Amino acid sequence: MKQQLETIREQAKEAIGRVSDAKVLEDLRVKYLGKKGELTAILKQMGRLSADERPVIGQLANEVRGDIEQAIAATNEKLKERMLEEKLKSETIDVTMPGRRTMVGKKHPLFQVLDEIEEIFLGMGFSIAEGPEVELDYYNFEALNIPKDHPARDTQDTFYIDDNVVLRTQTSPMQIRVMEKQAPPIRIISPGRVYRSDTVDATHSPVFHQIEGLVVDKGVTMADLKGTLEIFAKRLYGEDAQIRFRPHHFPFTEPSAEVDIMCFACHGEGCRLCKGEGWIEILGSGMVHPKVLSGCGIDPEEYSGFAFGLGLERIVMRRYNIQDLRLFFENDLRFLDQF
Ligand code: 2U9
Repeated sequence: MKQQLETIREQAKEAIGRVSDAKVLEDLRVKYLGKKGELTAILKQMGRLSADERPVIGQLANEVRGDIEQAIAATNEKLKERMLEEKLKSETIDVTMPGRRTMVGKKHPLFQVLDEIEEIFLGMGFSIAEGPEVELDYYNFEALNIPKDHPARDTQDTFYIDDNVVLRTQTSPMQIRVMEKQAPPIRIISPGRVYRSDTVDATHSPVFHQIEGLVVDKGVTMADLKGTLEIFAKRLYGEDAQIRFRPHHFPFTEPSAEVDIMCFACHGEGCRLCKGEGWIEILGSGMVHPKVLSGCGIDPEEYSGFAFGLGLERIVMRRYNIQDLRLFFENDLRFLDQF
């Protein structure tokens, strides 16, 4: 029996020393120390020993049990350490790795410039009035002195829902609505999306953006119009910007004038950017037509006003020398990321 115990101790320690898996270690513990284990089997034979042998074998058996338990405990610790090392290794974060760039969106270039233009007019005491894009024919045309048969309906051809409902061709309708509801003084700009039945190409789109302005008060003159637009131009293009007024005609203003800014590339000499003109058109303007005022219940004998309108895409294309209007609508991040 002494030899058996020694053999079990050697075999157990050798097997335990080779273990690399906690499950196998537990199986070995059961094999040697369990109720039906090899050590227990030998101890059951203790009854056959003499009174002298029993204490000796019993002590040896306890030593063997202790050695095996110690070997199991030591291997268990080793396995735990190895598991911890592997866990730490798998979870190791290399803090020197560059962080993942979170894609942060930003405003579309059209609306970056729109914010700038709105700030300029807000700084001059204007309010912002926004309104519906689906408009009544009355507010988009008739109230602007463009009756049903007026030729301006051709140049401002749009999309018709029915004979009396259209997609607005300019943001003026909102200004009519304000004039109907609010007594002067009125100082508003009306930005927004407008529609024309144009075919898409590098300089035309059926959908584009406009900002229109309107001032109505007592004693408003063309001088107020010129002064306001000169300040606007200098704040948008820089203090040395120069503008000029060219006589023009719009049904809703009289007198009317188109406004050019001196080409910021050639300072009036003429170049590719301004197509040799030396000047670049930026907006249209004029004194509000008396018929438009009276149509809104404002007495043109008591009040006068001026108005202006600019195309936002045209302004932004000039500023960044963008050659194709379609870039604004194609959502190509290679284009949008540049602003
Ligand atoms: C009211 C009365 C008059 C707004 C005006 C223009 C001149 C003009 C164009 C610029 C480029 C439209 O986007 S564009 O194609 N607009 O030239 N707009 S005066 O006149 C008004 C507005 C409202 C009640």
